[in-house]
Amino acid sequence: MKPMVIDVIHGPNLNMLGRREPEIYGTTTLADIDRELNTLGASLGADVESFQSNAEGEIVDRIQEAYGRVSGLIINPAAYTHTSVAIRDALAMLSCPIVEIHLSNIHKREPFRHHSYVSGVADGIIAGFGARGYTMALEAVLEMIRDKK
Ligand code: CA2
Repeated sequence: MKPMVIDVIHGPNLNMLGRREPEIYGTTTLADIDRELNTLGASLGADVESFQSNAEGEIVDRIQEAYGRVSGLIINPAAYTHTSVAIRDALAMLSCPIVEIHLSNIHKREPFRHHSYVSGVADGIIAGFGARGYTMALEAVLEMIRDKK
């Protein structure tokens, strides 16, 4: 049997996590997050694949490649959350569960961060729990997959 694949997509500047602005985004690095997701995924029977890009088109390509291949998708679109109709349109083509995640509570921040183009096509949203939100997102997406069956 093929293992269940969960894709995790990290948007622009998240490669800088743990290295700049720790007061907002914490001290955990992206490599730490990906490692923890891998370990948790393995213990729950899922292969977690992570991808980070600073380029909108590359994120759209990655979402298109997820079509029919992955069982669930977790995405922190970072700044593209608030600007990208292209990422929203790509996500809308998927039929698997999608969880949108933000390290910070975007609703407690500047007004321009309050609107997300992605939320309308996500099955769930996690925000404001820092790096811990990623493990919450993985558990949530796996539950959604299990409940759909
Ligand atoms: O809270 C989140 O996870 C965000 O998606 C992060 C984005 C921001 O534009 C969203 O409004 C909310 C920014 C990611 C930038 O990441 C950095 C990490 C370390 C240092 C500087 C930026």
